[in-house]
Amino acid sequence: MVKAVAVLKGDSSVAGVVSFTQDNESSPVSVHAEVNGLKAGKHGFHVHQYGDNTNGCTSAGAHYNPYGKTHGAPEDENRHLGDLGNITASGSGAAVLDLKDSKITLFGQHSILGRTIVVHDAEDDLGKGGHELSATTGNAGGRLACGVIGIAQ
Ligand SMILES: [Cu+2]
Ligand SMILES: [Zn+2]
Repeated sequence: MVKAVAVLKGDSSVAGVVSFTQDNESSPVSVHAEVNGLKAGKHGFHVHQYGDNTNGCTSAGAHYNPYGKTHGAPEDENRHLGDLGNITASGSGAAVLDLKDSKITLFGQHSILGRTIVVHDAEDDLGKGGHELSATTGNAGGRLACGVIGIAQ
């Protein structure tokens, strides 16, 4: 089993922890996220290409997309590898997410280890919003908090 963790921080008061576990190369990745300090509602949640936070979450680059696809929903065949949809915050600003994803992996050449997970200001329209940014970012707005995905104990 491989376990990974990312500690989310940013310029805002948004903070959180995201953990990832995967039993073996062919099993799905279980993602568990707990984020606080959000405004109520949906917030885009993606793995971005680089594990580089030298200029904050901006330097994490675009959505991780090694297969050259367009932006989509987690359940879409045509999606960026990093497209994990939205995390939904309650009125208290807390969000808890549990999902299993069969596209991301903690093994091999396209592992998400060493890349960055980002929580956005706005809702990811999952590629269907009709905005010029829908096909690249889901028009999810600014980057509230992010963290590099590292190997966990
Ligand atoms: Cu993103
Ligand atoms: Zn995307």
